[in-house]
Amino acid sequence: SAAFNLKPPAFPPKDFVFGCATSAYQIEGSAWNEDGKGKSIWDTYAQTPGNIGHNDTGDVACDHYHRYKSDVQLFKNLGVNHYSFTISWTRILPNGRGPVNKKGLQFYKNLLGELHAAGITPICTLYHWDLPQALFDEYQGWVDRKVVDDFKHYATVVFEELGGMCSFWSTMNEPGTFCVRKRFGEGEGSRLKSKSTWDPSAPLKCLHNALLAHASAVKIYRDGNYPGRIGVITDGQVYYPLDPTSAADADAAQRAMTYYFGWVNHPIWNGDYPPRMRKELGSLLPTFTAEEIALVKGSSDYYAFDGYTSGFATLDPTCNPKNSSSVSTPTNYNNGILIGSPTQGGWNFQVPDGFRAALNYIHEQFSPPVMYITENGMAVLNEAVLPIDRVLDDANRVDWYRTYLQQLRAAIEVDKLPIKGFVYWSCMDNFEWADGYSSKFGVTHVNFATQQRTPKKSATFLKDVITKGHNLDHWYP
Ligand code: PNW
Repeated sequence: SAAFNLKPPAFPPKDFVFGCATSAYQIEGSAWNEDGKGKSIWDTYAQTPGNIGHNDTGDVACDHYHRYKSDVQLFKNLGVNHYSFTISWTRILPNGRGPVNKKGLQFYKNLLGELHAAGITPICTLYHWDLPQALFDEYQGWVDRKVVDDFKHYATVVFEELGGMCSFWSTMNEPGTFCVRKRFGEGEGSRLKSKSTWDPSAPLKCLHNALLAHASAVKIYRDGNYPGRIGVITDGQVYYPLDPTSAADADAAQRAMTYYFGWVNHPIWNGDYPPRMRKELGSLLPTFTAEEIALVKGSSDYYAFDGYTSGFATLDPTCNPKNSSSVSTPTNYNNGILIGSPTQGGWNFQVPDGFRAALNYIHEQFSPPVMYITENGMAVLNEAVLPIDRVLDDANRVDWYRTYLQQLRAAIEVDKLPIKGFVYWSCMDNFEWADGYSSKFGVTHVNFATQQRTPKKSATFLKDVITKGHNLDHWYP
């Protein structure tokens, strides 16, 4: 009867890319010496006592290097049709360049073979912050233009060896973040050695070289006629004026978004850096030649967005863009009102409507033909002290994903954005950079003492959405 006229599940649309993500250093373990692997800057950084809480390291992490077969079965049980992972440069080229380490390559061939057998499509990223230590020792990494040639060589080797097994590539994860943002900067070349002698142009040089390295790798891939698509994964946050009635705050919000999204993406989609950055930063901002502008422009087949949270922006009269280490207008998440529901992962407020706004901002600014969300997620702290049933009953993470997917659905159905996929962070708990193992983003719990994996309630929710479809209104496990 009419009373039981149930609506069909409305989400996701047909052929939607639905996946989960990890990164090499955060899950693989076998840190720096197994099967010929060389050391990355993250091995060095985390192995140096005092840098990470509890002196946590990625030496073992999820031991994924040894457990990839059962992990692929785990991912299959999560219901995902895609899996996004990253390749460790120092497994392939232990010293950053020079002879190829066959065993390191074989690991990724085995992993890709296992994914194909499980019917999971791989999304493969060349670089997620684990720069070869040898290149850092030689020239401080991304701040030096030499990195472009080394990255080209690395990309050439990987495409030749793995290009036939993966057809969805990204050159790097969040170049803006590994070049500048404080939380992650510890692991990045421009900061590691010389915290006391901070050079404000370092992040700008780093990103400049990262853009050239990315675009050069894309050219190699396209010239090689590999049958796939390639681009770059970038993050961003929408900023709202702290005082909604203030024109200065409105401008500060626009400025902050230009410095976050536009700095990286304007060169890729529109050519060159945003005019506002050029004007404000002057000679501090590196310049592209005409050929380099042409190389970088159009160097992504899709826009891949890592979207987590949003913030407030206000005009800070003391902020001099030329010596701001964040090259961004200061933001204030909490000036009497919160931008969204707080989560235990301090910076990561739950702002689902800001997520939709970010997707619209991206489309307005850059008009990409296809968009993907390549990371989104929520952390819980100190799970170790909670009883396991409490950890697995992660109702707030279910709410996070349900509300973000509602907004994603509105962005597709109402705003008509060309969004073709959503990849969540993360498939399983892992090494959360500066936070070590105190912060957990996984929908699968990992007991780091036993390596036992147990899906949380959020894994079941996402699996229901992916495999059965869902209206996202309410979800009862
Ligand atoms: C991601 N923000 O980056 C990284 O790619 C992952 O490696 C990491 O584990 C994950 O964050 C969780 O921290 C970010 O908008 C992207 O503030 C965006 C933001 C922060 C981190």
